[in-house]
Amino acid sequence: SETSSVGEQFDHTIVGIDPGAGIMNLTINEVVPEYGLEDWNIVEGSGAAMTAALKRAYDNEEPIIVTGWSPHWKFAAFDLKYLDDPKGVYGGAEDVHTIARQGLQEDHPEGYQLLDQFNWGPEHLETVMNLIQEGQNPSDAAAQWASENEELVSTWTEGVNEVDGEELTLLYVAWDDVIASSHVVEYALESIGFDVDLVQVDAGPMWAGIASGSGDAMVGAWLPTTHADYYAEYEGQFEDLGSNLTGTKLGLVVPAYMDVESIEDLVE
Ligand code: PBE
Repeated sequence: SETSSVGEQFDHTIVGIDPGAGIMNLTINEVVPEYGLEDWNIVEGSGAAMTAALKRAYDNEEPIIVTGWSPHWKFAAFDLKYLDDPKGVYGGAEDVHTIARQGLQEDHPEGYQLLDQFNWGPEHLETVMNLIQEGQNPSDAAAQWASENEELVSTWTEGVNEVDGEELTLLYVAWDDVIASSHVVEYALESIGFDVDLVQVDAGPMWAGIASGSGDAMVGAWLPTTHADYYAEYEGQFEDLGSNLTGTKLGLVVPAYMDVESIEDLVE
């Protein structure tokens, strides 16, 4: 109602995702203390549970705040806005990096080279995410996108020799953007003869798995802010192949119909 505070309208609840995601660590460890949101609940769940809650609220024009990020299909599906972050806790635009285990170049030089050459833009990633969101399974969406973007894909395989069934393990977390990018890279690696095992894990085990060498590579490292803690924890135990995409964003996201503009408004 009009008399309830901003916090009451939202039931002092922010719908989060999986514990261990960088955006959850940032929200709980930095956003809450910096903005004085100690009486708010940051609900743990998953990317899929977050988008389901968002859809449910949106369809009923009810209040909701989620931990959100771009690129992501939710901005095409719903009219949403980021809350201003005047303290800059969520950082600025970031890059997504490809991270390989130590020794990958020696063991699988062709796979290493392709992973190193993998690079695309947010609009490409969004197209794949939208195909998956519309109901295609991720492998089919990746194959369809690749067939429609042969020129770009050929820049990743350029100069890379074919192999005969070498096995590679890619680790990924079930975040919609990383599901899409990991399946596209799997498709490209398989197109030159790799046998790719895509293994879904949580964020901590993804970094730990590359550091220990149980996984060969991952393409969903958000840097320098979102995965800063993991990067520092395992530095020296992985090889950073640099950015595969630039221009991401993180923050608290609400439907455009909500009359709130800044994280600072939440304490009212
Ligand atoms: N995300 C998507 C991840 C990185 C990619 C923003 C949900 C995270 O918070 O760690």
